[in-house]
Amino acid sequence: MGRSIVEKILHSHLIAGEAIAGKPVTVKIDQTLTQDATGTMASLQLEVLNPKKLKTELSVGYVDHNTVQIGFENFDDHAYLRGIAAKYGIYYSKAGNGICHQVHLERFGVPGKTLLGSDSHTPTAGGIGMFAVGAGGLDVAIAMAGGTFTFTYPRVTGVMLKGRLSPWVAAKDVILKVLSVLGTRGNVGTVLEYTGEGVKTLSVPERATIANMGAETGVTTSVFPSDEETRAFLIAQGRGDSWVELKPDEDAVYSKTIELNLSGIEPMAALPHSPGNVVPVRDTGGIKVDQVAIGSCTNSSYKDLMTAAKMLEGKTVHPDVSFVIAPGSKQVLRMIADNGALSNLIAAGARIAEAACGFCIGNSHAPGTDSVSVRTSNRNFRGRSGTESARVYLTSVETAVASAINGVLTDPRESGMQYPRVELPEHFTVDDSMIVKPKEGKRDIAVFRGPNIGEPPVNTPLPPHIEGLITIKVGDKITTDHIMPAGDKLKYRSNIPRYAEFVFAPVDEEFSRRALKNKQRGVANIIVGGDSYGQGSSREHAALCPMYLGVKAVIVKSFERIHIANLINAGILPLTFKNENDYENLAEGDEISIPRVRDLIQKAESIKLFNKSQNKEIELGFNLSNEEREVILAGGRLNWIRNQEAE
Ligand code: MIC
Ligand code: SF4
Repeated sequence: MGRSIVEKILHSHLIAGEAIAGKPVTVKIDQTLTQDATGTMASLQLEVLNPKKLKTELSVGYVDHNTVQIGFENFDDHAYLRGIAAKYGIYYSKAGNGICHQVHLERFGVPGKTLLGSDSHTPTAGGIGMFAVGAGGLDVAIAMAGGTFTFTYPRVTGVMLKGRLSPWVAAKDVILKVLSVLGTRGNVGTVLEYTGEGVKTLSVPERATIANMGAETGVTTSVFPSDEETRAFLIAQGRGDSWVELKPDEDAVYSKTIELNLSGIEPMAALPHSPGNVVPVRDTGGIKVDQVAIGSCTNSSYKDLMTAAKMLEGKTVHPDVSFVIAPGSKQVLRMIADNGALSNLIAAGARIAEAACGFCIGNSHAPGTDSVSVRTSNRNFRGRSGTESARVYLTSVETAVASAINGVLTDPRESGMQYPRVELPEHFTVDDSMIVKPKEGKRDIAVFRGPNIGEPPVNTPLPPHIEGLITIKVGDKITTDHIMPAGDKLKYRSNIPRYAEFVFAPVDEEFSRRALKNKQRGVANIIVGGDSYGQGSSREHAALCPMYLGVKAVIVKSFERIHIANLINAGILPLTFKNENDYENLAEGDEISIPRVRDLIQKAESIKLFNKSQNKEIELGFNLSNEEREVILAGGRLNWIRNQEAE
C-alpha cells in the first residue's frame, strides 16, 4: 500500500509505538522553536531538565510576541532568553527580526524534517513540507533535552486541490474555505495533506498561509509536498541544498479525501467571533470599517506586503480607517524598504508596526469600542484584539486593502482596480545579523534573571479522593484566550502567581479569587466545560495557572489536542462525560466528590463523580495512555521525570 507524505515523514522518524491512527507514537524531533511568550516558561523547564547537550539538530528561540516593552518585564525576559540560548546552544532571534513562523520558513525550515514549536501556528512550516506541530512549552523543552515527542498517530485527510486561483482570490481564501467545510471542532487527531495538480500553482508563502491557519480547525498539522516551487523558494533564500523532493505515492491511501477546486473559490471572510464563521465577502453587505490591520504569521510575507503596496500605489486609505501594517520579518521589511514599496505604504497612510506579532495578540493597536476591525490574522475570538466589544473580521490582504480604501468591507473584485500580480523574487535579501548563533561548547554562562522570572510551578501527586466544588461552568468552544487572556497581561508569562490572577477573567473576573480561597481551605477546584474545550493557542499557562489555583480536574464534553496535553503535563485530570447530557447535572457551586480517583486512574477504570448538591451520580471517562496516567498520578510531567530519574 502506498504512503502519504505524512506517513513517509513519520515512518522515517518513528522511535516507539505503532503507526496506527489513534495510538500513541514517539517520533524523533529534528528542530524546535520557541517564542518569548511561551519560551520563558519552556526555558525554566529546560533548566530543570538541564541537558548537557541538546538532542535536536537545531533549536531556535524567537522574540516576537512581547516586544511592546511597557515596564521592565519584557526586556528582562529577553535577556533571560538570550542567556538560556547561549547556555544550551539555541539560536536566538532578536526582537525585531520577525515573527517566529515567518522567519523559520525563510531561514530554517527543511522539507521532510520534524519541527516541534511552543506555538499553535508552528504548522506554518508545513508549507515547506515539514511535519510541524505545536505543543506546550514543557513538551518542547523535553524535545530539546531528549529529542523526541509523543503524540497520537494521526488520521490523514487528503485535500485534493484542482484548478488555480482567480485574480483577487488568495491563499487566505482557500484556508477560509477549508474552515467553512471543516469548522473549528471535531478535527482533533487529523492531519491535512494537500495534494493534487492545484498545489503547484501555489508558492511556498501561499502554502504557508494555508498550513498556518489550518491550526484553527484543530488538526495536528497540515503538510504540503516539496516540489519545484519549494526548491525555487529555498534557492531564493540561499538554501537550495536543503531541498529534497517529497510527494505521496501514487496509490497513497487517505482516511478521507476532500476535493477543492481553486478556480471556484472567491474572497471569503470569517465573521466575529470565530475563525470558523466563514462567508463570502460579497454576502457581508458593506459593513463600515474602522481599522484594517495587515500582518501576523498568516499574512505578512513579501508577497502579502507587495500586494498591499501595489494596490495602494497612488492612493490613500479612507479617512475613517486606521491602517496598520506589521511586516512578518526583517527580510520582508528590508526588501520592501529597498524596492520603494514601503514608501507607497507610508504615502497611502499606513502606520508601520514592528516586525512582530503586535496587533494579532492584542498588545497594541487595540480597536475602539464597538468598532469593526478587518485583519489578515488567524483568530478573531472575542476580546483577543484587546477590545472586548470590537468586532474582528478575518480576510485576505486583497480584501483588507480594498476595505481600507473604501472604508467598508469590500470584495476586492468589486474594487475596480487592476489585479496586482506579485511574483516571488529570484533572491530574497538574506541578512541573519539579528540571529545570534550559539557558540560551541559554551555552558558556564551566568543567565540574567530579572524580578519577573519566577519558578516553574510544580503540582502535588493526585490525591486518593477529590473533594471539591464546581468553581466555574463554561460552554462550548472555550479558547485558551478565555482561560488565560494575553494582550496587556502577556508580560506576566514568566510569573505564574501574578498571571494566575487573570484565569478566566474574560468570562468571570471573580474566578481566580474564588479558586484561590477554595485552595486555601483545602477544597479542590473543578472546571466544567462543553465541546472543544481549549481551542486556539498552545499557551500552557492555561493549564499551569489553573493548577497553581488548585484546579484538580477539568470535566468537559471534548478537549482540543494541545490543551489536553498541557493539562496532563500540569497534572490536572482531564475527564469527559460518558453521557453528554450529564453536562446539565453539574452546576457552578455544586459540591462534588470523586472517591478512589487515584486507585481508578491507576487501574484505568472508569470514574464516578457524586454531585452532593444535586444528589446525582455521573459517569466520567478519560482517554489517557499508560504513560499519561503515570504522569497524572505523579502530579505532572516534571514530577514524573524526577521519579523516573530517581528510579
Ligand atoms: C497566539 O496566537 O495565541 C499565540 C500567542 O501565538 C499563542 C502562543 C502563546 O499564547 O504564547 C499560540 O498560538 O500558541
Ligand atoms: Fe504571533 Fe499572532 Fe502568529 Fe500567534 S497567531 S504567533 S500572536 S502572529
